[in-house]
Amino acid sequence: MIDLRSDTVTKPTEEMREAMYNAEVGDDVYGEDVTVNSLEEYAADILGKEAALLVTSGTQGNQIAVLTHCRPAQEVILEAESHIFFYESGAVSALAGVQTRIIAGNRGAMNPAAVREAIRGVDIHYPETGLICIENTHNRAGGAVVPLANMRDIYMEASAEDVPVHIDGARLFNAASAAGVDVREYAQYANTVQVCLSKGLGAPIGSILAGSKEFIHAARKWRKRLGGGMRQAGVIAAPGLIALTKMRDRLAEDHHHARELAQGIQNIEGLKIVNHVDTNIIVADVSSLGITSAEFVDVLKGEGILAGGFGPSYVRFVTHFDVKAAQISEAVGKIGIAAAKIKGKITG
Ligand code: TLP
Repeated sequence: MIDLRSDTVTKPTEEMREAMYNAEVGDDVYGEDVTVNSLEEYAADILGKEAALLVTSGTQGNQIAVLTHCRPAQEVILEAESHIFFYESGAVSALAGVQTRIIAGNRGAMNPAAVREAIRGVDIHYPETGLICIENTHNRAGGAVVPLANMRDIYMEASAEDVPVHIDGARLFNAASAAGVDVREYAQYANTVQVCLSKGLGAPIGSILAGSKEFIHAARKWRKRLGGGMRQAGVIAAPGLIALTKMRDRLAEDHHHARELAQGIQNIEGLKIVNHVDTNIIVADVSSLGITSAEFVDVLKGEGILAGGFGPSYVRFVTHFDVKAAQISEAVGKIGIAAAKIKGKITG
């Protein structure tokens, strides 16, 4: 099977497994796990923030950010197809008691003027704007890189109104790699940032939430409230450190593979690439085949390719560390066979 469902499916490398085995550990709830402490210090440094916190997942990092920034009944401004709005099971409402205000973006980027307009003024009828979230890269926009200038302009609007900004940077290192921008450059335009260790970087578990010392102190308490205070978490932090020190530089390879895969898919009759492939995500429209995305995903599985449905007629393919160059051409061939089989079936 060639698994292109997500970059979350990568397995830890031998080096990561060894590091897990040998990790020096302690009780992290007491702040005594030296491996966790090193990971948090290193992550804060590369993100240009004062402090960082190891959390269980990207979702937990985003949720802790919202919980720490906001009070119940406030409003959070989000891009209309952002992960926090689209894929986190309504958690911001369930946990933080906030309401969402969504703005449709252009390739994942919200218009700064629209964000400014959405920030609430003082009025007895209005909720207060508690937070603005930016997602980079933007998953549902097909791994689009949100431009640095767009982030700067939103941050300036937000700062003028004293509203904090959070980056859902599950794939911020992909953005940094594709745009040739240091990740700190992005992080400077937000009060807090969440980055995933377990996507393109290949660690088995974990995300980092970074911000000011004061913010991370409060976030640590929210993590505990959510049951995310882990004990000998050094076994998770050790591969996380390898992810941050050794796996960032190779993301360009995934992007190269994604462009190759997209080119191959583009030549298959009945399939159409609908995103500009900035990073490691490819979105293909399968509607010309006269079937749904779920049906196509099933046929692909029969050919040894795993992909994900992305709405009724779109299918998502994600390249990652565990898909090597030879498998890209193999995947193109198999996707072609799947499409040809369907076309054969339809024309009789
Ligand atoms: N995205 C997953 C699925 O949840 C859709 C994927 O396969 O792409 N922010 C962004 C932008 C994400 O893409 C994801 C995961 C998360 C947050 C949540 O991370 P986890 O899965 O660690 O909770």
